[in-house]
Amino acid sequence: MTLKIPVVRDILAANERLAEDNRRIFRQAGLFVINLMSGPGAGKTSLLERTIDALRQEIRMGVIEGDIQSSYDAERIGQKGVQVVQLNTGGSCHLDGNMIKSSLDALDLGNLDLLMVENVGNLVCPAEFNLGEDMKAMILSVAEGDDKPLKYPLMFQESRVLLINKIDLLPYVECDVGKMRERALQLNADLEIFEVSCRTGEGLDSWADWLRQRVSDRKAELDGAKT
Ligand SMILES: Nc1nc2c(ncn2[C@@H]2O[C@H](COP(=O)(O)OP(=O)(O)OP(=O)(O)O)[C@@H](O)[C@H]2O)c(=O)[nH]1
Ligand SMILES: [Mg+2]
Repeated sequence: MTLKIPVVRDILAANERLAEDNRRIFRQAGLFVINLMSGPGAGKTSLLERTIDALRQEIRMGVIEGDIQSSYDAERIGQKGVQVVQLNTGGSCHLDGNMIKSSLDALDLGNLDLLMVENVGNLVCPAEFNLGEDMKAMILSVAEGDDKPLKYPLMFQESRVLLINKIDLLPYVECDVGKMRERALQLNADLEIFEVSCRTGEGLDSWADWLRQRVSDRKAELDGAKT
């Protein structure tokens, strides 16, 4: 046990340095970067598909797909005609700064406004590793239950946004969205919460508006720095 603690600390410190390198690269390219996390199947790729459809006329979006194995999600995103890279972690339950760094040469960052990173489906580990992102966003679907903030607190604490997805399923599952919101806000009072359905499209306009504003703030920040 006494041996294990410093090792973990060293790994996180090394990751932090790599995340900082990535952050510098993203800033230079004028990119806004989101690290999208959730348990398996909550709807990350579906949200990306919907977000690309909503914003493609005004925002140049790129995607890094993180999975333990397969290029299935990258193929789904590729069909939308945006820049996409698939990272396979080969067993690891999360992306880290080094993996992101290794994928950047495959993207034309100068031709992007927004980079979305879909992390490996896992409700715990991805929240421990910064990638150099501007913010973390998480999805929790109503099918997973309103108790999840109580049991998996870290991701809620680390995220800036919580998307409560699959609200079209509310008539069929036992989930109190009020309780889910309350429990999440108890962990992180600053969470921005959107209730959405990637199936019906409900609630996604508000999410797209919010995202549009973040990208435009980043552009204004950059223009301000130049003058
Ligand atoms: N009913 C319903 N189904 C949804 C919704 N969003 C996604 N799904 C379905 O949920 C399943 C998983 O969606 P994905 O978008 O692949 O989820 P993911 O989080 O990317 O999954 P992993 O990458 O495997 O972790 C698919 O069958 C989707 O069609 C929704 O709002 N409502
Ligand atoms: Mg996916």
